[in-house]
Amino acid sequence: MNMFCYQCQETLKNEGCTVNGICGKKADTANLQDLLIYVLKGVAVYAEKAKELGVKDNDSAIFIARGLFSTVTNVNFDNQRFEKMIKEAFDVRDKVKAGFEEVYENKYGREFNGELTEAASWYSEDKAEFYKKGQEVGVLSTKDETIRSLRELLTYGLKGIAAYTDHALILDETDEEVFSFLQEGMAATVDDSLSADGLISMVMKAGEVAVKAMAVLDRANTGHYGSPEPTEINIGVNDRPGILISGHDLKDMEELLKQTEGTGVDVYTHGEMLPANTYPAFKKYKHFVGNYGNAWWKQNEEFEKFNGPVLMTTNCLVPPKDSYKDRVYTTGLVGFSGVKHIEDRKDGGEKDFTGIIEHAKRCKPPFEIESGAIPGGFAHQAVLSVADKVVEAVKKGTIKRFVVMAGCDGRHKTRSYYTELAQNLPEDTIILTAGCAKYRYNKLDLGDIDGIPRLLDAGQCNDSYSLLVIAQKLAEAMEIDDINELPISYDIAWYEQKAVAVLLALLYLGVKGIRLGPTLPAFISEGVLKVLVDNFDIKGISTVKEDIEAMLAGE
Ligand code: SF4
Ligand code: SF3
Repeated sequence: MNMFCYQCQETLKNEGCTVNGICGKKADTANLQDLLIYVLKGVAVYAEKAKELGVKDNDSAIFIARGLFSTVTNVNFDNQRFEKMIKEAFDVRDKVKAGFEEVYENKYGREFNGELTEAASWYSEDKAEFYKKGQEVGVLSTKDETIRSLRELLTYGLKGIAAYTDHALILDETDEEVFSFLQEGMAATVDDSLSADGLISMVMKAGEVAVKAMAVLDRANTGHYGSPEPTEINIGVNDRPGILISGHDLKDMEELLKQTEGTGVDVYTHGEMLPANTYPAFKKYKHFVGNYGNAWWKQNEEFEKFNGPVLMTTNCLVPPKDSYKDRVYTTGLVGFSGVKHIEDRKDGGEKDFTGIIEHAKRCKPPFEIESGAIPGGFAHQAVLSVADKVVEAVKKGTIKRFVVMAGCDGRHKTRSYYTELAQNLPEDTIILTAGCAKYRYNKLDLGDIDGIPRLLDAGQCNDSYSLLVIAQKLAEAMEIDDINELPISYDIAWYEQKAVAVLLALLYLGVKGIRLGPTLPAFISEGVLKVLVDNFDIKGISTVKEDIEAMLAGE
């Protein structure tokens, strides 16, 4: 075995990828990612020591966030970028260490000589050593199965929090509590004195911080671009060349729209960028045509047909086929060897999208794969503006139940469950969604209940916070104290680590009886699953029929 990764839902045999990733991640890249995570833990250990002496270090938290986000499934496959980031991590660790040692010496009048975990000191200049060390310090280096499971659950929750934090940071919104927890949580994963109970507490705290991180991002997005508005999103095409933008980064969306205006090049969204079509700040652009295609895993086929260049701002990138690889551009933390990368902003300026715009001008217009429109824009503000109507419909019994079907989409055939579930839910139920999971049912005509659409799409997975706000406000409006008394069932589809953060957020809020599919995470050991079942009644999915019956019965 030369790698081990089981962080996503498509891991091999629901056990672990050991030779190559199903996602296309090669073993050497996995090794570098493991080493980067390891050194980041070392950074966190020193950041925690410094905190004990009253010294806060937000820069290292930001670096940890970016490093973690880079290792989220389908973000970065580029070894050179990881090698560079590992070297930077050594520098960041040195800086935090020096800061801590100086304060220590001033306070105690002697050098710090305490023993710290190896992650705080391991160093090499030899790149070949990076790959070797990565194999030693990965997931399986924790021998106890329960501890390993909890450490990884915490790490993946932190990766999700890191992604939200980085998105918010790009829009200048930050939160010190979240920064601090990125350090605390990472340090906890290499703390051998921490028992299973201690780690469970940290996992629950990750849920609390995930709620916070999502709230910060919501503030950042709506503060900059306005609250999403209910919108019929065009899924057809125009006859001019276009740029397809995917991923989750709204600042990239903003700058691309600005820079393409008046150039004769249209802009389309793909995958998780779909909700950009519902923001007032973006809707105003006439050359912003609509959405093209479906969820991330269809990109091989759809990018080929698009004909124009594609900009990947975050996950999910699928290793590009040669037929269109020269049309793919990455930016931000996304990377793939041999694919053009658009550099970060400098000194408060904008990214320079000239190259991709010029490229688009040389391309044919997109091939039309579908036409019509799909609804979007039901984030918390839009839903709460009709809260009275919703509460009245619930009281009258015209709405019997809400089913939260948020999360991710993926390749597994078993995900047809979600399409069938949406088709078979009774007409007095409403689906609340966010994330690319929606592509399994957002092109069905599900109708409405007294003018309230039966599919309310709150936006990206990054907007899952909206669903929490909607649930909390409904509880208030209906004067219900316990969120579990609401007529809401949770049938969550997961794939990558942001979904893990959302799951932990729901657990922290006390939501019980969540269904998680299409498979339960491989990184949840039997012992940890028992804790989750005993305390939160978490379950896997069953058949569509059984699950609908159970959900309607409030189970
Ligand atoms: Fe395998 Fe998923 Fe890890 Fe990729 S991210 S290597 S598919 S477990
Ligand atoms: Fe999708 Fe990757 Fe998770 Fe943002 S784009 S939800 S999988």
